[in-house]
Amino acid sequence: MTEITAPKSPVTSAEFADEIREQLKYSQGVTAEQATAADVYVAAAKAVRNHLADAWFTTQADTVNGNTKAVGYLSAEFLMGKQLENALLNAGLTEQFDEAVKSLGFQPKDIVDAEYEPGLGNGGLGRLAACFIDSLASLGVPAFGYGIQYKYGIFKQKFDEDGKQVETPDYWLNNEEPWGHIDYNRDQKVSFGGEVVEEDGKKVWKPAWSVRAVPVDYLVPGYKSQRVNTLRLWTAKSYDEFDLLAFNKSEYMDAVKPQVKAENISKILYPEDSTKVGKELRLEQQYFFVSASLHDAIRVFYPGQDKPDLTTFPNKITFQLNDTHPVIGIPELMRILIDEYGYDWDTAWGVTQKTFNYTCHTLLPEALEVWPASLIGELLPRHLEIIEKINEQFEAELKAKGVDEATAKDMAIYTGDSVRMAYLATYGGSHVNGVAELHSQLLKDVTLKNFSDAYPDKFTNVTNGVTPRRFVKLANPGLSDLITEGLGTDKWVSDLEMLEGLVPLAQDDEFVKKFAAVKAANKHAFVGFAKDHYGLDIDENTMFNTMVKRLHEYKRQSLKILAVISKYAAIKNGTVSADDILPRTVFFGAKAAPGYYLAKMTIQLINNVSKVVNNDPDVKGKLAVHMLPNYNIEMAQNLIPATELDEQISQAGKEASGTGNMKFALNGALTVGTLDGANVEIRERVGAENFFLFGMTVEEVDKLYADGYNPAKYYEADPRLKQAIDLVAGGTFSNGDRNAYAPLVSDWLTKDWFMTLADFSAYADIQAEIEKLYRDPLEWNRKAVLNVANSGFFSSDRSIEDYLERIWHTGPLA
Ligand code: Z15
Repeated sequence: MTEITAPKSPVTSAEFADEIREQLKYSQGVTAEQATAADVYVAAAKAVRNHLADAWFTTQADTVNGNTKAVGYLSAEFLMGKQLENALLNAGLTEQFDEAVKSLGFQPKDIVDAEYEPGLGNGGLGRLAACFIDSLASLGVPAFGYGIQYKYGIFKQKFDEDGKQVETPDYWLNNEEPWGHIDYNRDQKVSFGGEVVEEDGKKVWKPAWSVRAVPVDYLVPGYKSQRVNTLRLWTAKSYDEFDLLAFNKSEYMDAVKPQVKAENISKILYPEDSTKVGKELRLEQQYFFVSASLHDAIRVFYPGQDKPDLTTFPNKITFQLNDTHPVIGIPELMRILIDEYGYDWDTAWGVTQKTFNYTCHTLLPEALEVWPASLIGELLPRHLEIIEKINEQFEAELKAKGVDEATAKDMAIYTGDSVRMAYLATYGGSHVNGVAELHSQLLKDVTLKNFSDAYPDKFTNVTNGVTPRRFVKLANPGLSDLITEGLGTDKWVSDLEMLEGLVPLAQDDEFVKKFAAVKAANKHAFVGFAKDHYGLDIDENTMFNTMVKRLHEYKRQSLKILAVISKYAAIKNGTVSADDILPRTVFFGAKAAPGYYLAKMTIQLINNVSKVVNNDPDVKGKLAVHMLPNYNIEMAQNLIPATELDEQISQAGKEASGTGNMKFALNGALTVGTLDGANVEIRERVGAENFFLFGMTVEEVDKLYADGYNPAKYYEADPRLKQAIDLVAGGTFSNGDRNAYAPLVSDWLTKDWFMTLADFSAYADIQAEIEKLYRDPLEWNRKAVLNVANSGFFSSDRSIEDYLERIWHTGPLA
């Protein structure tokens, strides 16, 4: 392949068109005349990548040679979304690109759409990692994202005739992927299994098998920062070590088994989001990318040194552990320092503790990983020994602190049977943070209370954020132009708190009407998108009401669908008069983990409610429900700007933060939500009068549990709820089959772990308030403008600044 040397940026559109032609001819092997949109996409991607190359090399050199500590963001997921538009924006080539592709006879949108979305994450956690590396680069902070280049990303979701979710593999590398640079010469060896033996009084790990970790580098360009950081995703290759014995016995197929096993490690992303999967392959994945990344950082920061002084390692780079997934990095760094470089335990421990910090993203006990000791022992025997020793040291430390024995036992990192990764991370690093104020408080008060009591200074909060580049500037150009007009500058894109300058404009009716026109245009555009992608006919003169996120019981999609059913029933019964009905279109988007039975049944129910409601002439023009398939970043970028009412209705105390809530507020949707996660802070900032609050608080939830929760009581007490559940149980949404949703109905009436029924009445009641306001477009849109104006805090740039100040203690390159 011929690589074109990097041209000087900026260029004219004619020059950029020539660069695309060059790429087409010499790299793609097609002429401009032969080229399809898919060809032009690849060529344009390579052309823009070349424009970023010089800044990438200088950033790398400055990262190593400068006096600024770098950040290593260790994450099993990076949910990046499509790259081309973002790269163009940050390279300052958007206009040149538009003109250039037009001159080649294409529409810019068709070229951008030709990119296949990389789905290397499940949901909030993976998308947060993507927002964070964007902000790090935009702030000029030297940083590496470290993760896995899965061959298969998050599954593609379809629905069958019965409305059931069907998962199909996401083979995203089927076509040329122009962004990643595979670098065979910067590989790392990662070993597994075997045993630990003593040699000359030293522990020596004799692994049974090894995998070759090969990095694939993605450029992470900053917005107007002239900096380009690196996202290094590891792919697993086998060493060509044939089992000659098997080969000699002419068992050729058996001889390649180890190769297959090695390459399986980076084959597929686990599709569970905040539910634990204690699978061996998952632990292999975790160790694979973490071990490769730590060795890579040593290679980068101590180039060519056989005996580097690794006591300086924490001054070179600080590693953030994104949830418990990379926590095996703590014993791995200990092992590297002791076994590979000969440091003593105490020195190694000092370095390790200084190097790592841990972000917890959950309050659900089932999402905190706990590995069976037997599994770690089999796969990583040396690490298990190190973990045992860390635990011994930890117990001694607790004793010295005067922690009583029972409490110390509860805090054990290693119980004899299992290893608790969240505890290992809390002890093994310098800082622990939650992802919203309420979440961080609950970590201290409940989930990690004993740790917070013993190490109060370790705990801090960093409220999540989202990148304004992708989720406002690119997703919502209409609003972006209006903001720039209102503020008289476009500097808000990298300084989002400037949105506050819009507050006075919320009192300017002309400005509010312009905002309303942007929203209407976005709704219109989404109608086109939904027609193209899903063949749907959507009425744009209805309220667009959206609930998009992973399907999980605690997020309570059930609450929303029961309210929709109740509304449907009321229209059918004539309980509400036609005049009183506010026309609404309800959008759901959600993937369920393939093994999550009740979640999948909820999807099926939503699909079948959709079928019944949308085909019922009695409610036509008043109520429509759509379960949009395959919710992903692209859909988010199209749907969020078109949404007027956003649903954030999790049970209080269960959603750690939420980040969709921030994207919606920034795009001028109003939120109906509980006092959970970052909703609390959003409401504080946008103003209680601009947020539809309902439902129990954390304290009320706790009290109700303590008093004994009986969901059936709520079913009996609210006729709207009873009617909705009865319709589900009675077969209205299953062609009369009363068994179709029996497990779901029975769960609601007898368990209802997340108290959907208890919050139903409050949720149904607040709809009247919502609809009343919506009937006054000027007042609704005034509140929407205030949501935009007061949400600048929720930029991931601000989150990163908080990390820099409270946790990483570093900053931008000079
Ligand atoms: C995930 O997406 C989140 C937490 C997890 O523990 C896992 Cl395994 C996956 C989410 C939280 O549910 C959400 O509240 C938060 O906003 C997001 O992480 C980013 O912090």
